Amino acid sequence: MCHQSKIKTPQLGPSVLDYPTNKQSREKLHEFMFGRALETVEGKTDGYEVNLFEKVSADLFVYASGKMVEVGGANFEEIEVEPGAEVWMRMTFPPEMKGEWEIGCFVQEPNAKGHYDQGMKAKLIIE
Ligand SMILES: [Cu+2]
Repeated sequence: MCHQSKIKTPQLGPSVLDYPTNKQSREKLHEFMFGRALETVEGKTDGYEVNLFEKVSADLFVYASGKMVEVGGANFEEIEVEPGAEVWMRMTFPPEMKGEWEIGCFVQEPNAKGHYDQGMKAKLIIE
């Protein structure tokens, strides 16, 4: 998975992001968290102290078995996406959300670095 290739800079006002997506991966589940200020639990990076979608709600478009499922007005902390699956998001960022955020995957696997520490993260700048 390469988050960088999927990033678009969202604007204030209605935005549609074509991620989280896990279309490229054939075997691994990934999760997407959006926030600021890394949180560490027992020495492992485990998410963000500030969650972007705590105050901003999004409409999620989930493609399951080839059919679309819409979840309107969702506040969430993470989205887990199985290999081959796709989720689109539509939201409106208010001016106070302007600035630099991050997208990260915090999946842990036995006997390996967590996905975040393997580099599954990307800057998300709201302009
Ligand atoms: Cu991952």
